[in-house]
Amino acid sequence: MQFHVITLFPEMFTSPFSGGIMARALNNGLVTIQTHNLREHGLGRYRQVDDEPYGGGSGMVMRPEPVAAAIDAVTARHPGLWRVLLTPQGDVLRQSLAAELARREPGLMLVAGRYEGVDERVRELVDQEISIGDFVLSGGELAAMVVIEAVTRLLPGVLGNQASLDEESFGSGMLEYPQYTRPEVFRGSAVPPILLSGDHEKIRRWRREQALERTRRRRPDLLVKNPRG
Ligand code: 9D3
Repeated sequence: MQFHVITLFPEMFTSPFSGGIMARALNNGLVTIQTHNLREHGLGRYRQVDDEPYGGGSGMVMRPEPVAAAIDAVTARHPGLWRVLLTPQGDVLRQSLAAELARREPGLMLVAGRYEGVDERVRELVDQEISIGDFVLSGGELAAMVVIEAVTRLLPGVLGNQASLDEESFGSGMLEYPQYTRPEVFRGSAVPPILLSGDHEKIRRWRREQALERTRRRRPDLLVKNPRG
């Protein structure tokens, strides 16, 4: 799968993908990430990409022409990409949306905005707007990286099979059960004896109960959406 990112800060997109699962997916050719510098499509001597809001107000707004020119340039060289604008007003990213995006071949074009927002007419140039949650970022870059990582994990060959099935189960809406490894006692806190019992049926039921109770306490919204308990 190809990821093409339109951004004013292409240098941000290196280190987050230089280790772990992302680095392996890149090295194995399962994904490619190309950045496209929006500044190259800026207007005039100063390569301007922003301007003051019509009607007044604070902050600057991204002008539509540079964004449109960048989108057109990427589309000309890479037809068929699903075009996504990262904005606080978009569809909120969830595992189910990541799974849909992972099926968009040949890949995604991710447009990261800066300033107080983009000119409203930019929305007409994309297929979908996505937000990563209800908090304020300084631009779309980190959101684009979150999308890239969440989607890459779901591509065939990136994770082992079991891990992929586990992600499916998160998609269906419960928090994880508590996990333990050695030592048996850590600073006075012991591993629940049932996990040392060897009774796998009992362990399975205990884990399910723990996951359900934890979800009820911490994320009841997940159970309302998907009442499996
Ligand atoms: C001054 C009004 N701001 C709303 C609180 C507008 C605003 C515009 C642009 C706030 C943040 C941004 C930059 N954020 C993004 O581009 C962004 C984002 C985010 O801030 N949160 C979650 N997901 C995303 S996706 C893109």
